[in-house]
Amino acid sequence: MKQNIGVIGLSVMGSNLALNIADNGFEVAVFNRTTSVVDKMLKEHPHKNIVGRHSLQELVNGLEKPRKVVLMVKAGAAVDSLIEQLTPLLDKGDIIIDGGNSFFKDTQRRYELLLDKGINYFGVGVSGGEEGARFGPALMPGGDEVAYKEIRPILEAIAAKVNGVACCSYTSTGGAGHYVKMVHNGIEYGDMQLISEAYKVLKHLGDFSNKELQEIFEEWNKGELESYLIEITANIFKVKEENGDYLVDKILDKASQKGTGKWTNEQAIDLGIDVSVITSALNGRYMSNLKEERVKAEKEFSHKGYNVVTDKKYLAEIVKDALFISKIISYAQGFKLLQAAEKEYGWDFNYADIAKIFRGGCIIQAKILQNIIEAYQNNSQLENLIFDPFFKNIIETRQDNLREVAVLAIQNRLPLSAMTSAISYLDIYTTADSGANLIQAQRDYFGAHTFERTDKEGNYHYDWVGNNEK
Ligand code: NBP
Repeated sequence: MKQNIGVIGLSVMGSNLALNIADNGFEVAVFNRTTSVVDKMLKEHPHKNIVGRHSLQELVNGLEKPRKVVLMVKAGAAVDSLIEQLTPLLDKGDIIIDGGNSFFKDTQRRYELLLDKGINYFGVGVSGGEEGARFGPALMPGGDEVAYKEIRPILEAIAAKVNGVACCSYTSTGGAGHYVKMVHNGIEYGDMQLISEAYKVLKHLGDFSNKELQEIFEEWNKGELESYLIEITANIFKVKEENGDYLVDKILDKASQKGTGKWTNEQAIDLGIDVSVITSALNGRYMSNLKEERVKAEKEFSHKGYNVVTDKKYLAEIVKDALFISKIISYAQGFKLLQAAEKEYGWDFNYADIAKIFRGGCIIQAKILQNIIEAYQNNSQLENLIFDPFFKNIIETRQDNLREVAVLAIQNRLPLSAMTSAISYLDIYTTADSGANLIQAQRDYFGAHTFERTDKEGNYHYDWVGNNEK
């Protein structure tokens, strides 16, 4: 009997994904470079739908046509090496799927390389970690749209479901799937930073205890902020050590990163898109790692301590709005980056479908995604999410609360970089007069770069130096 699909790479993600595929009734062949890992996996997780293979040739020989092979290996050289080994074993029309966290430009390159050989290459963003891989990840496939029908049934079967709908939609060609995954991770950085800023304001300016914080986040998770990250945040505030101390207070305030947030920011710079909330989140992680310098600087710059507000209930209310509006702006920035990428790389995105993918199985799953889906269903050409009537109304009616939180934080020297970036973005985006007329004048003054005028068409130069010397 032939297998429906092969999975190569049986570390955390590959082994769990293979088990998920097998649970859904598909026959799976598995292989790992270190072949003892194959035997170990099958010993620990015997499954009637999984067969182990000890060579790539053996794996390929057992697959039904068109053959489908998933790579779940370390991103980078391992993927290229496997492609090189697999290509001579495959026929035209066969499919290689990279489910790792590959950089989208690598995926684009591999897609084009294999296109010439008649092999279909898919870069599939997989989100949800170990648990997601095992029981339902969010999947972001990119590759040839016609060939997608060959892998669609398997991907949709294994993906997370929300109201019966699979968190998996075809994105576009080449590296599109990995691009969407990269932006997903950038948005995830933004969400996490914003939540930690809300926590800092409540803790220091509201003097909320961990128990109160747990109750607040639990309450927030019942409304418009409902999301996986708010839910786990509430749970974090429950955990105590044996001596009764809260674990969260014992954790060092240094956060690391694996690089996808950095890629998102690099892309935003390359394409000229302001993703300031995500940038602040990345910088927040970099700055968090300067622990020793921060401790020294706090002493040197005589931090006077925080002024606790008296109306705690009111503070919690405005922080909730500050968090929600900042989150809207962060998602608006992420989707603007996707729009720019669509244009730059010749993709064809369906933004409502992309928001649907994020609804389940991944870290950024949140109630707000339903509003984003509706926004793009109502207007697929939306220039910016904040123009959607639902989001516009929230921003119009509640932005003063974000401003109040920002002012309080600044007055108290409490860092609030992502939230203040959100309000600055809103202010820049919603002003017709940017002040860049002066920059144009300066550029023309020192470099004769010319300027455009408000009262007539064309490019102009003024002899600033000559006329000033007169
Ligand atoms: P790792 O990223 O730790 O990679 C380990 C696997 O890669 C092993 O199977 C290893 O085989 C194989 N491998 C390496 Br390393 N070099 C190889 C080569 N030259 N040829 C063939 N195989 C090679 O595994 P993971 O944590 O399961 O993640 C797999 C992919 O999924 C990665 O791209 C990761 O970024 C992505 N991802 C991970 C998560 C997560 O939560 N962990 C979430 C989403 C996506 P060996 O056993 O012989 O060394």
